Amino acid sequence: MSYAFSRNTSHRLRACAVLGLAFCSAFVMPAIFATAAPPVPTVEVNITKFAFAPKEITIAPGTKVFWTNRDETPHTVTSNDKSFASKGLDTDDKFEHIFASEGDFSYICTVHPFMTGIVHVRKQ
Ligand SMILES: [Cu+2]
Repeated sequence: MSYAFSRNTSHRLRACAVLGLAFCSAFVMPAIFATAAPPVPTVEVNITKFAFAPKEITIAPGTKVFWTNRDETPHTVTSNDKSFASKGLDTDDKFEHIFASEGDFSYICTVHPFMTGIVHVRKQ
């Protein structure tokens, strides 16, 4: 009885060790390599006093833009070609989008359509 139990336990331990190794190679190792990758270039646009600031930016493909609502009023970041759209952003909420390919991307706040901005994506 006790022999069977300990056999069973050592089997379970071995299974644990194998699972642990599998976990390491599946999740921990890629995480270590991922942190070594170069960071994504990032540009910040503030939403303040019912305007995007800066209203116009030029970035390289692969750049991440993040918008932060600094107003007390909710705003959105909604592209005219529907390639990106935020939810309603409350104060200090952020929205981010990575621009993968070249082009000119105009956007508005759908709550206040007079608020406009544009992102030019160009190889530099
Ligand atoms: Cu707005």
